[in-house]
Amino acid sequence: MGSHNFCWLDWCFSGYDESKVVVVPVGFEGTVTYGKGSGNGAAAIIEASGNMELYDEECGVNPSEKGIHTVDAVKVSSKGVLKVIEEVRGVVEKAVCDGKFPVVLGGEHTVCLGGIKGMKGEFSVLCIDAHADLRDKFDGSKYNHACVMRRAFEFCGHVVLAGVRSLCEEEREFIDDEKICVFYARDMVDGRDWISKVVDSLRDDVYVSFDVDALDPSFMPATGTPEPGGVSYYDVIALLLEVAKRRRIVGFDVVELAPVENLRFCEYTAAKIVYKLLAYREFYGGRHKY
Ligand SMILES: [Mn+2]
Repeated sequence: MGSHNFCWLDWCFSGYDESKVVVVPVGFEGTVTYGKGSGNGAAAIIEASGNMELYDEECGVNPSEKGIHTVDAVKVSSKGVLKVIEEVRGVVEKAVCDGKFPVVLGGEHTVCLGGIKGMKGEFSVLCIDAHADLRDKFDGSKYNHACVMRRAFEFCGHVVLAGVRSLCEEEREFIDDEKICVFYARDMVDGRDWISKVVDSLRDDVYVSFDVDALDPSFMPATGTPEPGGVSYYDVIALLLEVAKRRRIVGFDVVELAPVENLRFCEYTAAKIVYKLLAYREFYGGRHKY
């Protein structure tokens, strides 16, 4: 991890006390089963974030002026996945108690469970992902990245999936048995009628987990399991905008970015999506702004 914070802000816009947003970098990849490299994702997103315009041209706001604090990267060397989740949970829970908006940067998808477990009260998890991640166990572990939404469902009782185009029979049965709302990528690639339906299905408070492999590999080749047939950048931000307008977004994570040398647009895209969410939350969030 370099010495930069998210957006490379001066100290006056990035101190913990003054900041409305807390970014939690987690360079963890322990259970990855295919392409590797997500352990470098958080650092790459932070490096890329310093190159964005901080004025959002669409909303006419500059979210960085509300303060964005980046905590020291959660140390992950030689720690098991449960310890990492627990550590992330602690940081996120404190941020929420202090009235701040937490953004977790992975790392593999399992780190999102730290963010989710740091939430309070009743909420939905909206998982934007190519994969259902609803297996009970994978590779002998209940905390494999292929099981994260199963664990999230056990924790909060309401998970909505969007962008899915890969799952197994066990997951299909679980979706049917538990009546989980799943929006398949094949129904999302023509037009955006699906967006209002996704938002309709959510509770008032929403934690958004964004696995970058939801994007089509042509937009996002830098990920461990690039599934063909994904959504576009504009699909993702249009969905985030509608969620920000009609619900209260209580937490956010971006996971599974596995940087590829000289493909800087991938980490830049991930950084931009984080910042778009902050702009939408600020501009459309009404009384839920911060
Ligand atoms: Mn995935």
